Amino acid sequence: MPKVAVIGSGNVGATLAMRVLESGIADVVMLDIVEGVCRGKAMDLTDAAAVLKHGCAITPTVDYKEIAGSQVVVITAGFPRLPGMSREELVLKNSGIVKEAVRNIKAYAADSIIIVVTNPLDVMAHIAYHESGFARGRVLGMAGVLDTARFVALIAEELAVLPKDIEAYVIGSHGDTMIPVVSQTKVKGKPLTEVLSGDKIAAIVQRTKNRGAEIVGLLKSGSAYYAPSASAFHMVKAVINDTREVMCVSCPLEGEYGLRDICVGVPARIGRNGLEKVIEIPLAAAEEAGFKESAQAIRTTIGKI
Ligand code: A3D
Repeated sequence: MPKVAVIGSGNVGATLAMRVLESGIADVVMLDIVEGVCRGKAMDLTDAAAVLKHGCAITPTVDYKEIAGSQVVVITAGFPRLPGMSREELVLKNSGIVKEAVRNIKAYAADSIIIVVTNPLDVMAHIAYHESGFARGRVLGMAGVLDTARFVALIAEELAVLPKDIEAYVIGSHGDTMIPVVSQTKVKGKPLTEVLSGDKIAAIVQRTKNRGAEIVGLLKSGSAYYAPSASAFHMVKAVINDTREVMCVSCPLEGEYGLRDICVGVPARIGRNGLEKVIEIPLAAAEEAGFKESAQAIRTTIGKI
């Protein structure tokens, strides 16, 4: 049975663990510094396995040695931004956690593919890539799958069609500067611009960018985790099952889209080796300019640390 390690047993980590187990594709090791909560959630998931009979096992731990032999390690450990905390403070706090995780992945699961979920996503993916020294295909950030799903969900709702009938990409940074690529979005094979007015499209683009904040506003405490865990699971499955599907991920660019030495969201083929290929899609002039701006915003944050 393949093995997936999930670092952090919070909302995203534990829900991801549940999705992996219930899909039957791998056993899970779930690690957290808060031992009791991690053990409690693992116990609950073990009891659920006795109902669902999927045959996959979960091991809770505080010891990184247990991640040995994992094909994929997903880093979800981290803090959200608390009231009064600056973005830079959050970056410093979470980069310490991500670096610690990556040092341990190098020590105990040196052949794994790393998927980063911790925010701010593209900066954390960049830090994980540099700290690991891994080949570029082996460090990925999860954001584009989620942002694309949000864009698709809103279009599907507006047009009363199924998400499977929509082809879309959201690229750039996971944040205010993300770019839903309207010029390449199709609904049942037709360009989005032919089936929705410019105003409606603009409203959907804006709502896609605000979706995370909209959910936080409703939840009052904590942030979204069903779609984030589903998105991370989609990437895990692509690696474990070598699906070679194209999805938007944050990965280090080596000249694609005219950029180097930066992790930013782009469409890519994901398989057994992690990143198999970055896919360069045509962009309208404004989208290309927005993408460069988005990459620059990531560089600026990296520069500050
Ligand atoms: P939460 O439910 O607070 O879980 C975080 C977990 O990390 C907690 O269980 C902590 O105990 C644990 N943790 C903290 N420090 C360490 C450490 N050093 N080693 C191991 N575990 C540790 O948060 P969450 O699950 O909702 O979100 C986790 C992270 O993912 C946050 O940084 C979120 O901002 C981020 N996130 C990103 C996306 C993207 O789309 C990129 C979506 C949702 C959440």
